[in-house]
Parts: sequence; structure tokens; C-alpha cells
Amino acid sequence: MGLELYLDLLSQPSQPSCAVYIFVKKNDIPLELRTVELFKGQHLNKEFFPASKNLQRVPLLKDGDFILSESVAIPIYLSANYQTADHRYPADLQAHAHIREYLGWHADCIRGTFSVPLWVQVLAPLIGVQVPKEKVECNRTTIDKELQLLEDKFLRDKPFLTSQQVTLADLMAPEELMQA
Ligand SMILES: N[C@@H](CCC(=O)N[C@@H](CS)C(=O)NCC(=O)O)C(=O)O
Repeated sequence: MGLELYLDLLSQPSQPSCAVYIFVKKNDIPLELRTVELFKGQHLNKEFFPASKNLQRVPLLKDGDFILSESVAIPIYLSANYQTADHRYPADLQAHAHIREYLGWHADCIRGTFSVPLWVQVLAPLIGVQVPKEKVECNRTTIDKELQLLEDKFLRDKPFLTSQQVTLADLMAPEELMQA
């Protein structure tokens, strides 16, 4: 069996799967896409999903016996093994380091903060949970602060986050930013 990518593009929140999917498509990486429907619990079912017991999350890549999770690790592995456009994950040490820098900051500051409004405004009311107003306001303040940092530290006067061209950093950012 060749390369297989397990993901769910329809469930919310599906941002990590979408970012990996776009990377694979834009770079014409030949692999089998396997949809795992989270809302049907298919990620918990060994018949659909080869993940280990403790890591039943999408996206997940299977390359023979090698299994890799995490939306950041998968494109990095694929770009080392397949011909991908150099500007997406450049070989140049400093350009490469700036992308890693952004991805580290993104994991710390964007992912957790920007997923809160979806839970507060959509999912919590669906299950009858009322989130205190102060917590909503605190999240909004943090979002504004992180957006300002994104502009001041990363974007500055460039069209993209770490260089003049689209990189892996730009792929990870928008879907999560759009949630807020
Ligand atoms: N840090 C992981 C997050 C993966 C993740 O949270 N995936 C969610 C869908 S967006 C999932 O599979 N959730 C199922 C579960 O946790 O049971 C990544 O970037 O790949």
C-alpha cells in the first residue's frame, strides 16, 4: 500500500485536515485520501483508522508501516520526500527557521485562542452551556492582541507571513484565524 492520508474535511473544527489537504493538492503529492468521519466516531474504529490507541485524531499520514500525526509534521515529512516548490518550505536555513518560528508561535497563541469563539457562540449554546461574559471578553481581548502581534512581528510590510511568497506558515494560519 502506498501513501495514505486520513482526514475529515467536513467536520468542525477541521482546520488541521484542511491545511494538510491544501498542501498535498498544491504540490501534486500522489496519495490516497481516506475520509474519517469524526461525527460518526470513525476515528475510534480500527476498521477505518490505523491510529494508535492514544492518538485517534486526524489528519494522519500512513507511509507503509510509518504513521505520522500532526498537521505541521505531515507537510514537513512530505516536503522532504517529494518534490515540493522550494518556497513552501525553503532549504535556506534562515527562511526555514522563520517558518518554524511562526509555527511554534501559532501553536501557542493562535490555535487555542481562535477556536474559542466557535465553542462559545455555536457549540456551547447547542449543548445548553452559557459561557460567562467576562470569559468571552477576555478571549476577544487576547484575539486582538495576537492579531496585532501577527501584523507587527510576522507580517510587517510583506505580503505573506515569513517571506514574499506563500509558505507552510501561510497555509496553517488562515483557517484558524477565520474562526474568530
Ligand atoms: N494538533 C493536531 C490537532 C488534531 C486534531 O485536533 N484533530 C481533530 C479534528 S480537527 C480530531 O481528530 N479530533 C478527534 C478527537 O480528538 O477525538 C494537528 O494539528 O494535527
